[in-house]
Amino acid sequence: MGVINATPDSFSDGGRFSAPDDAVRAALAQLEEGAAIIDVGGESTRPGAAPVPAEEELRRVLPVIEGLRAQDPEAPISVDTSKALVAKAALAAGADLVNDVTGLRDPRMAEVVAAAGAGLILGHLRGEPRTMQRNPRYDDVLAEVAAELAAARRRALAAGVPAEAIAVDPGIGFGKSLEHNLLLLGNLHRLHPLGPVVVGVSRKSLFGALLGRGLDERLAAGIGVAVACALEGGARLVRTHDVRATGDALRAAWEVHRRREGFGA
Ligand code: HH2
Repeated sequence: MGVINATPDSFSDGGRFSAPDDAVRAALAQLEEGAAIIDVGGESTRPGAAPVPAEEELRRVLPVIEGLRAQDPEAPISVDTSKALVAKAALAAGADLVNDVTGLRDPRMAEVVAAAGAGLILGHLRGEPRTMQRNPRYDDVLAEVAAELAAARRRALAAGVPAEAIAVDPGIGFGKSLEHNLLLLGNLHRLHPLGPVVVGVSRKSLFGALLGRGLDERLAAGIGVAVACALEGGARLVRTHDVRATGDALRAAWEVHRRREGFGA
C-alpha cells in the first residue's frame, strides 16, 4: 500500500504533494512500482499534529482521488481519514476503502462504509494525535490492542460491514512506546483472528528511538521490519512511502520463504 499524503505537515512527506497533479503523478508511479492500493490522506496523524477541519481535509483529498480515478479506473484507492463525512465524500468520488487509524471513533463511520459497500481498515490509536506519545501506558499492550480492535470490529459488523471487508492494524506509533511497538510487531499473530493484518512502520520514529536514525535514514529498517512482519507475522498489507524498494524486498523474500520444505503443508 503506497502512501500519498496530501498534507502540508505529514512527518515524512508533508508538502511534497500539496498540488493535486503532483499527488496523482506520484500515485501513478507507485502503482507502476507495484503498489496494490494507494492510500490518500489529508490529515496528518503524526504525534503533536493539530486536527484539520473536514472541509479542509476534503479540499486536500478529493481532487487527488478524483484525478487518480480519472487516470486509472481500476486502481484500488483508500482514503486515510477518521471522519465519516470525509469518508462518505471520498467513497462517492471513487475511493474503494476507508483506512481509519482511530478504529471508528466517529460513530457514523461504520454506517458510511457499510452503505458504500466499501472495505475498512481498523487501526488502533490510544489517545489523540496531539498528546498520544506523552507517556503511553498499558497493563498488557497485546491484550488491550487486540481487545480494542475486536470491539471496533464488532461495531463495524453490527453496522453491516461484512467480515471479509475488514482488516486490522495495530497502529504503530499511535499512543505507544518503543517497547509497545516492538511487542506488537513481534506478535502480529495475536491479531489474526480479527482479519488480515496491516502494518505501517515506514520512516516512523520508532527507528529513531531504536537506531538513532533521522527521517531520511530509516528505509533499511522499515524494509527489514516489513519483511519480518509479512513472513513471520503473517501481515497481508504493508503501508509504505517507498513502494519499489519495499515491494522488491517483500517479493524476493517471499520467493525464498515459499520454497521452504513443508511450506503450506
Ligand atoms: N500510519 C500513518 C498514517 N496512516 N494507516 C494505517 N493503516 N497504519 C499506519 O501505521 C498509519 C496509517 C502515519 O504515517 P504518515 O501517513 O506517513 O504520516 P502523517 O500521519 O504525518 O500524515
